[in-house]
Amino acid sequence: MTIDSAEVLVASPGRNFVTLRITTSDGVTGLGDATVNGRELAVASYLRDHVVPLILGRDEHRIEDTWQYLYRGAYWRRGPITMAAIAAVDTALWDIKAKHAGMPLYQLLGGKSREGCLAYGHASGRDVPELFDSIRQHQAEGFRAIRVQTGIPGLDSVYGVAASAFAGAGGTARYDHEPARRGAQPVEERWDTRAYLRHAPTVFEAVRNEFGPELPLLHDAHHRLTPIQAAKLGKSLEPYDLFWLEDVTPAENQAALRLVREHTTTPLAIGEVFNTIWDYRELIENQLIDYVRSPVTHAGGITALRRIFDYAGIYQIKSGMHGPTDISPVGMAAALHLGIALHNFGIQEYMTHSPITDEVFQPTYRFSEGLLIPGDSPGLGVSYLDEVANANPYDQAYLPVNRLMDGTVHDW
Ligand code: EZ4
Ligand code: CO
Repeated sequence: MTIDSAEVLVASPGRNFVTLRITTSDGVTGLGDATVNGRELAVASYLRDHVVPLILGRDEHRIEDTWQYLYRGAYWRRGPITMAAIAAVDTALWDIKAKHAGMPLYQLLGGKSREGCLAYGHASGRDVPELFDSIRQHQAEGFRAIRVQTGIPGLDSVYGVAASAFAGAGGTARYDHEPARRGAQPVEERWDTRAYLRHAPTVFEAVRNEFGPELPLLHDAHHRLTPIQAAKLGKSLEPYDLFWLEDVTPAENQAALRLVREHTTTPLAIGEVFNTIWDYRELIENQLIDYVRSPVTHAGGITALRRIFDYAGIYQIKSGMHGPTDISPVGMAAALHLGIALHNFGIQEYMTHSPITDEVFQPTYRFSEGLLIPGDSPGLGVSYLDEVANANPYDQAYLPVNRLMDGTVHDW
């Protein structure tokens, strides 16, 4: 049996997604997520023009060989576009293999290591009272771990705070933090690191006073700090016992995390923008982080991400897969099959998709009492309804660009 067709599906049901659908000569289909937020069409072209022609006619069972063929065979290695394309092929082939076996994918990855995957949701507010409402709402929905982001006095809009909370920002629902905005140009935001460093500890102090010491709390600094600023933030948040502090510095410079680590015991998570095991080498070997943030979609698929987690596990570092709305339900399903099977699972980020997104992908995973549980149908347990998808064509959208108060471009 061979790969008979591979279709690159680009649509915007709620937001833009790139999906690969592979069909075998005996009529089995598999899905893979290749969405790179704000650069979707580059992955679609990489797949259509350079990957699909190479995989037609290949044995669909040779997942490892296909991975190596696409990674080493391109000569030009790594990078988010390449690795998302490889991830989509890899995920679709695992979906197909599990369907052939008649088993949910997690069975092929070693079976369940736990009952479900602990998930965290995104609470946010422009100010503390709004944040408290959002935390309460998440608790009422069943979340047992919560990411906390707030507005900062003096700044108009801040990463991680629901767009609709800001007047005129175009959001439609109260808790819809969706950072990509439709339009031909990215919106620009302003950032003040000193104001943030002063404000953040006061927010966590208020949250601990209101919600007590038990609730696992997470926070994302979104790559905005220098190493010494990151160290200061980690130290100032220590009294509030965070589950993790995420992306404190842009980590192209892995050694920067050593400086942070030397100054704080706040657990560190990093890597949602990484795409290979090499991006983690120093961080893992030197035990500079506690959680690996890569999702299946952006790190070369299940085959490659499993290797990163096994490597991390040697050092007691756990998984904390990226799970925003730009990871499609296909990418989320893949994450859950892997997460439930892994020994060193830590936590799963979970921003619920819009109803129209779920209508296209028909996910069978479910959220129950704070846990995400993959579906039990053969394969990944996701579908793709062309009719619904095609009624929502691609619509250009970009992540924001960030500037300091004096206009200097800064990390977003
Ligand atoms: O900014 O998914 O932890 N989550 C995040 C996300 C990312 C977006 C980028 O596409 O940092 O909100
Ligand atoms: Co993040």
